[in-house]
Amino acid sequence: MNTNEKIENLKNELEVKLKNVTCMKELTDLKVEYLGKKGYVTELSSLMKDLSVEEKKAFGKSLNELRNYVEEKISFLKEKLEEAELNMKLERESIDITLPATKLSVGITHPLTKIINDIEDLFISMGYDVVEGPEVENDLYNFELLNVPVGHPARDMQDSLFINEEILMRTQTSSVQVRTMLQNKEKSPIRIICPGKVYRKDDDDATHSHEFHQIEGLVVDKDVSMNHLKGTLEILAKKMFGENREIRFRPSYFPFTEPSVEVDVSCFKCNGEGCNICKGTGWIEVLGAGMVHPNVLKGCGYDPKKYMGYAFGVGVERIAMLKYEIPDIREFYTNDMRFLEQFNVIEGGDSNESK
Ligand code: 2NM
Repeated sequence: MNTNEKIENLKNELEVKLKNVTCMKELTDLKVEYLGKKGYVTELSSLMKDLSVEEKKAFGKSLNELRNYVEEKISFLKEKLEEAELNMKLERESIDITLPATKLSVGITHPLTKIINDIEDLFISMGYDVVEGPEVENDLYNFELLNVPVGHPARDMQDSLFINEEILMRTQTSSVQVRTMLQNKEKSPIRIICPGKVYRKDDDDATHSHEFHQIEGLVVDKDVSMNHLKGTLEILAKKMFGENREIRFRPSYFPFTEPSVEVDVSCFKCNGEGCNICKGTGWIEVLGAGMVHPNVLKGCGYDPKKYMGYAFGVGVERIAMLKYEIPDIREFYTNDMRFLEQFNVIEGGDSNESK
């Protein structure tokens, strides 16, 4: 076989082998088989040394042509294979846009959070600050400075969750108000509400929870009276239970206020006629309040001869239970979606639809 025939042979064989290539790996192997260091084309060039100068010229040209031919054929097939692979990949990854979409559930505001947010917004609009503080509290802030005397039932180990002799889970958010008064070194007027979780040593049942939410309000200034307290609480009652509500004060007792009052709101269901909610009285007890006791002011660094204050406290669960007629406080914490979804209200909307 002369060199030209050998070249023709290699070309024909390549044609056949290319037809049998099914993947990139096989093509790469084929390229090495022809153009690699020990490949057919390289092998062929070793014949060069035995040729005359004239023959060398011609043979060299043919070899170059062969090399180009092989490279061209292989890169052509390479392109074809890549295209086929891409098409297969596109086929594999195609998306069926007619399939039904996965339903995403959107979170909703918890009813207690909703009430807290609404009350915060109301008091912020009247110039109050919202202040928070620790839930694990010192006896000093939770009882001592609130004029809760030793021997008072609230201080009993049986009602409060004590961690040790001195530290307990706060039983009211008024501890935050004590902290705020103490921290105010200028002894300037204060206008705050303190929302948050409070704790009692209670067995849980339909109307009791060892952990619940409170919002307490405090105003300390040079000339504030029971009238300001009543006006403020009337605005609060209307916000919570509707514009047509009235409130009334009944005398009561708290260690930290003097005088102290229980606050009733006219029944939002029967408008004062008497029904199951107000137990026929036309009034519902919703708040505790009073004028801050001079001992509390003094203990927190305010001169009770110059300063006066009013304060109030409201239980958030109680408000929600009344408003939505929820019979069991545990509903708020067990997170049954069927319960929670009933309060699917849009945040920022007015929760105050009741007449
Ligand atoms: C209530 C009822 C009455 C109250 C008192 C104080 C403070 F810190 F000024 F002494 N804060 N909150 C208070 C008064 C709370 O909750 C039923």
